[in-house]
Amino acid sequence: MGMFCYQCEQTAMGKGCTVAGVCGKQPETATLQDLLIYQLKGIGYLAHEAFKAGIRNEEIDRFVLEALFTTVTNVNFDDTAIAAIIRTGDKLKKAFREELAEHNVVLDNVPASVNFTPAESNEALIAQGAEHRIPDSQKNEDLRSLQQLLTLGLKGMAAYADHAYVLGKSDETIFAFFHEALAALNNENPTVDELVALNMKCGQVNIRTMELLDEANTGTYGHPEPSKVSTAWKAGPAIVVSGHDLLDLEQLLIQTEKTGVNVYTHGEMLPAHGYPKLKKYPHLAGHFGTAWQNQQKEFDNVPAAFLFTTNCIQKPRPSYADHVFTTGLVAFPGCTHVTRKDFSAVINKAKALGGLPARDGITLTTGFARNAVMGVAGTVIDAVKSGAIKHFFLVGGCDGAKPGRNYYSEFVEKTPKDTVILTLACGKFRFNSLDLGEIGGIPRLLDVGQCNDAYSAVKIALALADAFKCGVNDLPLSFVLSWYEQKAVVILLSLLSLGIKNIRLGPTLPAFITPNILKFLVETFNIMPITTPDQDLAAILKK
Ligand code: SF4
Ligand code: SF3
Repeated sequence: MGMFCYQCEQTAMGKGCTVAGVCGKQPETATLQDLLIYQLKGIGYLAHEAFKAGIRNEEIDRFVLEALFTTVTNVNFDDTAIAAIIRTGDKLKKAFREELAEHNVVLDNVPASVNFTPAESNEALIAQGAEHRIPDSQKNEDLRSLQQLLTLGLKGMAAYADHAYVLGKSDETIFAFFHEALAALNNENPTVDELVALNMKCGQVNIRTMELLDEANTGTYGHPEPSKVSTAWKAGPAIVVSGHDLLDLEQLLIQTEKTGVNVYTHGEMLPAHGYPKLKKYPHLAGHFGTAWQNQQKEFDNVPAAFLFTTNCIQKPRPSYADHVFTTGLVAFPGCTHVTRKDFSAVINKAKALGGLPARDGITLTTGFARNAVMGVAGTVIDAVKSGAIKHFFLVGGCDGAKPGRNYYSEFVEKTPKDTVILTLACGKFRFNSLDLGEIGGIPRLLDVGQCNDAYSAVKIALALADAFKCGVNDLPLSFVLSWYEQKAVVILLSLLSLGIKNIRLGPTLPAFITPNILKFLVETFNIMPITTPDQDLAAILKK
């Protein structure tokens, strides 16, 4: 039946997945996701008109966040779940239209997406989705490129906004922008300038979103502290929790207290060990495995229950499929879905599996978020002034399966001893077991946190610029980023919206960026693809 998706870095042939997703996404699922995005443009249009009339509908706001987050790579592979979201969206939209009519909001010449009604059967729904595939959505390739950049930026921002929302933090201006941008995506004849402006605004609004998420995380769990984390196994029943959702982790820790079940973090959950109100739980036993793309190998035949709170889930192998649980927006056909209110099924499964045997491990460090780094700002500034620290690198972003990603571990290994590396997100698993030593008591490798903590890294960069009375681009600081999914896309937009130049991006450039749009990005921001670690290090350090 075919599909078209090019939203992530592993897209087929670097062009687009057209038969099935390299991630495992089936054509039906991809097509339903296309339909959901189409529906969201209609809902966004209504919500944007409502905002202009001073009307806000929290159910609609929340739906937009969750629906966008659902379509992020490696979140939801379940057709039935996505079809159900589309039907919920339709009910909400109809009620919302009635609400707007009661408030005399005039809706003239609405775009077709506003009048979309889902078909009865899921098969017919998929047929509807096939009419809204990306290549057909806009004939002009450069406009399509910018429209997709915006759509993917919204998906990434929705993930961050949702994490903040579940911890009680939201901001009306953020919702207003989601609706404004979705409404604008209905325009079949936009200008390049309009779309560039919307993408830059998306980056700016995402900074506010990430600030809110930072407030939510640090307000709820305290400021992360430098922490050592063991990868050893303790003998006994175990739950391995993956994804980014700290509230899910906390609820799991509460519900497993005094049950004899140990909880291990996986992937992007590693930085949870830095938060005072999470690390206080004695049964938060350590960290399991490395980044998401290794899960099928690392989970194989392991007698633990696995809980996925957000991306990145992969198709489980038969050896552990019946002990994989999903929660929140994550769904995979055949895996049991649970809610954070009741993790008893996960806990019972961990017990029934008999438990992990004891096993040695290594020690990782995390918790160097903005508060911890700024706490030693004086030492860092003195070290820069004395020449003990010559350069900072932010080597961060997503991991993935491509062999070219060895670049990042080699790059970090080759950085001179008088340089400091800040890192964040799951790409760090390529090098966070390396002992890079210290400079005057400051570790050379500082784990700022998850991709969700990019705000922390931005604050550190701005604080350095402030201390040295210069702009971020004038600092001895270089950004060497790896991308995979749409959260990385919106972080890139945020960095660009801050005027940050000379970013190196890899392992490959996005398929949705056309040569003309790339030319614009290069001319405006001097963004560049990674080459080789030696060549890039030489180019950076000769400056
Ligand atoms: Fe392909 Fe990535 Fe889309 Fe999956 S998310 S279908 S791998 S482009
Ligand atoms: Fe990783 Fe999926 Fe992007 Fe949070 S867990 S950074 S890829």
